[in-house]
Amino acid sequence: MTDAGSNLKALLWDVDGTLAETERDGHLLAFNQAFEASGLPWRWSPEQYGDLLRITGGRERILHDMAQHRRGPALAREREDLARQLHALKNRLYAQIIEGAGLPLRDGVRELLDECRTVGVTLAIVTTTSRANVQALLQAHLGKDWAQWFPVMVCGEDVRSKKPDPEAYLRALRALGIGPLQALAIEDSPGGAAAARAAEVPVIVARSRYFANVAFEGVTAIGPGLCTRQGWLPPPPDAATQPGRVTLSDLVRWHAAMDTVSHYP
Ligand code: XBP
Ligand code: MG
Repeated sequence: MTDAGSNLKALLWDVDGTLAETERDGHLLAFNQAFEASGLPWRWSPEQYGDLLRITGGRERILHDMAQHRRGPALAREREDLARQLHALKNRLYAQIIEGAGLPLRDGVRELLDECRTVGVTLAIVTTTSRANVQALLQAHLGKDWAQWFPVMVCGEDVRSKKPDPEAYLRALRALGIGPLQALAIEDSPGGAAAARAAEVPVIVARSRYFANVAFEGVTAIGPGLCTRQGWLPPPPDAATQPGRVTLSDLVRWHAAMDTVSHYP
């Protein structure tokens, strides 16, 4: 059980940027490898990729880039086929990157996952990433039984409309059989936070590399990462003397207060 009286039943985890910093050293690398392996001269710089992250979904991102730069086949149908092929190849290459060099979970994530399991707060995945990418990342860190950690998992393939549309969150709530106020989302991007809010799920933001300085609206708490209790708004009461990682008690307190930080920074 969680703290007495807590209404928090499930923690809904975003993947890219939240569980791990997967974008620059994972997906971006794999996108560029896929372009090269396909004989295409396209390459995305880390800065360009930051802009492209406004488009959720890797296939959609490729299509957007083709439209923006007027490159790729002339016919829409052929552009779509090419984007689908490139995206599938990118995901295979991403899995190889994860299996090879690996990408660490962000500091504080594993401890919070363990804490939730110990006290019986359900864990769920709510992401726009493809399922294979979630599998590659979590199997590398949690082992072959990784899926048992997350009884509910909503991935890119499971929705018609990706974040910032609320569909992924609404599906997760339905599968969990709980209301939005019994859940808490952890996100890193404005689109992800907007998706949770549109489903009326309270959301906390652990800022990631690509969204370090962007504005967020309507979030319950926001801070630099789960690795520290310092720098969060609203601050945990004893953060100055107990600066360690964000704990489940911190989440329960934020969740109970629903102290929406309406505009940040
Ligand atoms: C992040 C995304 C994804 C990834 C790439 O999702 O928008 O598109 O960048 O993965 P989230 P795919 O933060 O919700 O986890 O290529 O599989 O889309
Ligand atoms: Mg994210």
